[in-house]
Amino acid sequence: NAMLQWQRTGFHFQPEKNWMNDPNGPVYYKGWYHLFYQYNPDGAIWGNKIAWGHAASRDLLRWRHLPVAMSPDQWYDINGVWSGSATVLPDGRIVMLYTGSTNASVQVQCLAFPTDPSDPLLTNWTKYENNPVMYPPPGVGDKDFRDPTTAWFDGSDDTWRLVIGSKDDRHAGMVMTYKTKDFIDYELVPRLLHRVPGTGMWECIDLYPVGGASGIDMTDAVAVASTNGGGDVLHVMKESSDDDRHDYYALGRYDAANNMWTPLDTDADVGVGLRYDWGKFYASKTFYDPAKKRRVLWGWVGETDSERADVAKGWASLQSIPRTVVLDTKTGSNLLQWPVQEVETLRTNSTDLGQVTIDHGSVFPLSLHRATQLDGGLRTHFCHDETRSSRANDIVKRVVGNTVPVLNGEDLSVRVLVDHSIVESFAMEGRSTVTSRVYPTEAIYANAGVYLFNNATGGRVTATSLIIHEMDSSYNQAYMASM
Ligand code: DQQ
Repeated sequence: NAMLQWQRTGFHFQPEKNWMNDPNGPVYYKGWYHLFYQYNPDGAIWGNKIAWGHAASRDLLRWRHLPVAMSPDQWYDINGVWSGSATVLPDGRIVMLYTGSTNASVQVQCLAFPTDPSDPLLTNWTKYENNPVMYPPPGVGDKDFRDPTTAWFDGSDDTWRLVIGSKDDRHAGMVMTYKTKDFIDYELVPRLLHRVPGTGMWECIDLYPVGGASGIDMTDAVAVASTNGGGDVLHVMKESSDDDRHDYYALGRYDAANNMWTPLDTDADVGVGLRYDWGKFYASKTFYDPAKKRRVLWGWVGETDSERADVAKGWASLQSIPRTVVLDTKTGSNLLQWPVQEVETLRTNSTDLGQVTIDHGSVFPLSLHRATQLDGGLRTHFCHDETRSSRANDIVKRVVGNTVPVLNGEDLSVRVLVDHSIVESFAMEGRSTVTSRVYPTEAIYANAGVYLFNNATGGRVTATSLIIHEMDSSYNQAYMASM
């Protein structure tokens, strides 16, 4: 349906067509960033034939679409090649672990390798001949055992370790640790790494260190901790809650020797406290980028319109803008997520409106050339009111948001990315984020605008600084041709 094609993004990742969900196996290899993703080659809805779509980029923005990397073609993954993660070995080789849904819909873990390690695009993948390598352990449901993490090396017993999420028979979310020397034989570590009652199935676990301004590789953090106890490094644990479809994280301490992860604040434990994003954002995954020494987060941003509309337009879902993740050293109690710096290379016309004061009940239109793709910063109050985003009636429209710490001496600040049918906002340098899908029926291209308004019943609001950048598209034909 050509009428709906304006909804396709200019700089957020999406496949050329069809359904996408979770980001899978993000990894940097021989100068290229790779993104795999849950993909249905047959249509714009999720199905039981999920494959791994694949794209590669030199800058996390301009993507080259590649052939499907893995299809459900073996008894152990015939009902779906589900989510998984990449591990880079010390010699540079890549090991991919993913969940297969078997011919009996049992969730098992499987191994795959690049067919040609000299190919920087990692086009072809070979599944290990003796897959699967892990079955649900005793006491764990056949359908509650999925999404292996990236593995890290632990020198104390020379094993690689990884974790897998599940739930127990009392609806507690939980994380199991496995050890392996060769990625073929695995040993389940007897005690759980973590468990939180009442939180249900934990999908797509992520576990990674955060500390200073740059990212930290998990293997490096474990090695450092074994000599000095870890110092200021904290470990983030994230789960994607199958109960309410949000990504929850907590900051804590990882004790490798005792296979224990403990939250800093038990009231804000995994699944009950902080979320990465208060809008539409799920099944996310980070990876360590050795080229820029940072940790980068991807999240699946689904549609909030109807399945019928998705089928009509022939595609569904976006990935969030890749976000750099660091510890907020000012509060010490949350992460900071921020669009990767490469996003700034897409800024074209910039408008600096300086200081703007708006009276209560008034609207201030901003004159711009184009309002379909924007990146802007503003110091004022913050909210996503989706109820005003469309006149269509087949859409989930809510008011989504959250409190964000503003410390003494700080002003409230917000950065908002607008890209056709997605609005992604970062409050206070990324202490809190909100992502919404928007489907305006009239405010499209030339009819779209940006307004400041003050809905308060009394009082003026002053934006002390307001800058708007019109954004170029990353899907630039000339660039694609030169790749
Ligand atoms: N999506 C995958 C699963 C995962 C879920 C299947 C999360 O591996 O648990 O498409 O969205």
